[in-house]
Amino acid sequence: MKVLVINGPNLNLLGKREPGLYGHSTLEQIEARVTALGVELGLEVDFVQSNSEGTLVDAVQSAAGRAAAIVINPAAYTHTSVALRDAITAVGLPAVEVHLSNILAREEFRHTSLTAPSCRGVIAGFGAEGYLLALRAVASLLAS
Ligand code: CA2
Repeated sequence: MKVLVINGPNLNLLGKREPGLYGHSTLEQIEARVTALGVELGLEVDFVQSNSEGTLVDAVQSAAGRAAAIVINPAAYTHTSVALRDAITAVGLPAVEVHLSNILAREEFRHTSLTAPSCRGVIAGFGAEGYLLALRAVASLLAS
């Protein structure tokens, strides 16, 4: 079974800027850890990162028929994107939202996730480990 991991704007900068907030791991390093866990869990994992809202919507739509579930960090679009929320709902696949930081412990505008209601659950505040927890959550959802 395939899982699509989607990362939103600026996450391509991980490990290169603001390590105090988002950690020292690069996106490539996180993806390698997720791929390795996928092997253990019997899941094939594909990755998409984009800084563009439309490309992210296309990525969510592209999961239909080729993936069994989605892990998504919509980054700043978490707090603004009705389009991404609608795409996650429309594709109808189990989705888990992940955030590196604890968005509820940050500025008030980050406390609202427009995308979370379209997802089965949210993991936030565990840094890069959150992606591994999200993949385990997806594996559990797919097994039930
Ligand atoms: O905590 C998260 O994972 C966020 O989705 C990260 C977003 C932020 O807008 C959300 O509120 C919470 C920001 C991603 C920016 O990533 C950077 C990585 C390195 C350097 C600068 C930005």
